Amino acid sequence: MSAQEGSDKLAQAKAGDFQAFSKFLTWLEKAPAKDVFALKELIEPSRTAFRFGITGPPGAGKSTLVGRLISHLRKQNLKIGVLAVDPSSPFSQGAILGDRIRYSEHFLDPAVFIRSLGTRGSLGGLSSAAFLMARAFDVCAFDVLLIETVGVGQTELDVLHVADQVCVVLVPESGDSVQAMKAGLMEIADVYVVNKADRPGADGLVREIEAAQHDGGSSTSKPVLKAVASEDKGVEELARLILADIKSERPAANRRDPKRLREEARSILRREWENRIDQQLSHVSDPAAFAKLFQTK
Ligand SMILES: Nc1nc2c(ncn2[C@@H]2O[C@H](COP(=O)(O)OP(=O)(O)OP(=O)(O)O)[C@@H](O)[C@H]2O)c(=O)[nH]1
Ligand SMILES: [Mg+2]
Repeated sequence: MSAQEGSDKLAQAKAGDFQAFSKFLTWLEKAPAKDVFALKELIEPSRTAFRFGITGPPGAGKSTLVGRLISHLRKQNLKIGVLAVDPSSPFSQGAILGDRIRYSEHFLDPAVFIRSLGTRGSLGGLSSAAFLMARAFDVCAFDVLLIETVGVGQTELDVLHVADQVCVVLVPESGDSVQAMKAGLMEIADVYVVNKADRPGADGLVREIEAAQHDGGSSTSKPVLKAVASEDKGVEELARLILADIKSERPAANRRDPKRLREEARSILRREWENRIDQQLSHVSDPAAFAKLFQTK
């Protein structure tokens, strides 16, 4: 798809055409950054979608929670986007099928747009695609963007750099979870959910998280909620936290934050350079061509 077609798709998407929006997101995944940012509104959107990141160990109930959250947020008549980063699937097609089942009750809702993003192998490719897509949700007048990503591996966590608020989901079974969390999840959490609280050990884990926050020397402690996502228990409280922040200045300030802009630029530039490297490598057909790569002019 050309730059002009990308721009046309965005115009249609802004008018509420989800099919065009989906094609625009696909274009963003591959388009050169110069074409993407020729679309000025992507650089300084006039409105923002509140980006709520949800992470945690595999199988913690993140998607179940997202499904329930959508229902609660929809009661406020909000337009909701979901970016599900699915590392288990090398093909986004597979990811889409999986999430179609998980979020099935929302697939026909004209105010809910769900997109899965498979891990594409290339370094930084995932986060740069997610960052660009997140901007598109701003421009197309979504109120909330829920970003689900599994809390393992730096690539998956990098995606959360652009979130306005991050929720870390843990479960009682993972007794070592607080230990693991210290390795990175704790720094990014704004709120914790102890899910599967229908199982033993939930209260213990809540205390552990609270103690760990204390040990970490943080003066303000982050909320720790208990939930049973599969039974829609505790999810409303989480929705309330989102609703309290959604109208704040935070998202708009975050979009202008130099640290975040640099982080985003780093990932987009990395993708651009990788593409250039791949292009150069395609010319390496023999040792002479190989040597030529390293000759300075
Ligand atoms: N007992 C119990 N099971 C739950 C709860 N929430 C979710 N589950 C179940 O846990 C399993 C995993 O749920 P998902 O929502 O797919 O978990 P996830 O974190 O999105 O998993 P990945 O995306 O694969 O990392 C499913 O079988 C859910 O039905 C809960 O609160 N209690
Ligand atoms: Mg999931």
